[in-house]
Amino acid sequence: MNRMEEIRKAVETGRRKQIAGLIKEALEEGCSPFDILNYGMIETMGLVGEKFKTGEIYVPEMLVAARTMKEGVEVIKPLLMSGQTAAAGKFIIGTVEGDLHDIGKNLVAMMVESSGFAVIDLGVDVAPEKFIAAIRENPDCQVVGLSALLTTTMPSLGKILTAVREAGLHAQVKIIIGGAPITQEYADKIGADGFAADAASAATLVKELAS
Ligand code: B12
Repeated sequence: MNRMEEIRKAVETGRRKQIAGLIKEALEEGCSPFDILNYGMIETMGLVGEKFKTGEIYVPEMLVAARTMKEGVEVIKPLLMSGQTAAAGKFIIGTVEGDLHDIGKNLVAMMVESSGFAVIDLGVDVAPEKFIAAIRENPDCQVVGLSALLTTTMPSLGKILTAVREAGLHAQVKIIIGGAPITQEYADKIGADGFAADAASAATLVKELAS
């Protein structure tokens, strides 16, 4: 098995203690950190999701896979971040109420930060009022990102947009949305200002909307 396949296997089976070493070896052997992230880890999490859906694995297995990926991301994080420090603007991000998924949100936060933005991460399970308070406290924030991974938490996206409009804050900030079940069509339907399918596109979108 080559190193990349070993990384995939380690994520899939939640071999947390092995992941850092495997990634370091893959890097030494010349693998790109972006391939390790996209093919080695993100794609594998999709596979893990499929196995959960078909009942082949359960929540604990999904959790150890997620923890393994998180540790893997820590290893390549310095290589993915460009180290740009110029203040391009401010970005607030959070996972919506009822939703605890944060790997994708964290990657978006990392890529946006890497493109020069100050990032305020509100964490997971964030109520609409908390987003409103954060926008009020940060009048220099141009873009807010909402992450939702569950079909049951998708309606929270629309609720937050409504709350932002009703608070008279939509003229001040653009709201973008993302997460595995989200589409451009859904973003249009609820009147979000943007959608991106992955962290790199999210960073480009934030830059566009902030300028
Ligand atoms: C890992 C995982 C978990 C972990 C989460 C750990 C963590 N700290 O995040 C744990 C075990 C806790 C978990 C729990 C649950 N999960 Co879960 N989980 C997953 C899994 C396997 C991977 C998610 C992931 O991290 N992917 C990798 C990242 C990098 O991808 P991503 O999140 O999509 O993010 C990318 C883009 O979407 C985008 N993006 C993300 N956010 C944002 C935000 C903005 C603004 C933008 C622009 C872009 C953007 O950029 C990111 C980077 O490229 C998915 C399967 C899947 N295919 O998504 C299921 C999945 C999401 N889970 C699912 C379910 C059902 C659950 C549970 C309800 C299970 C249960 N019975 O308890 C609970 C719900 C808990 C809760 N209240 O949130 C279902 C959802 C089904 C549905 N229709 O809603 C899925 C799809 C699995 C499946 N196929 O059935 N889960």
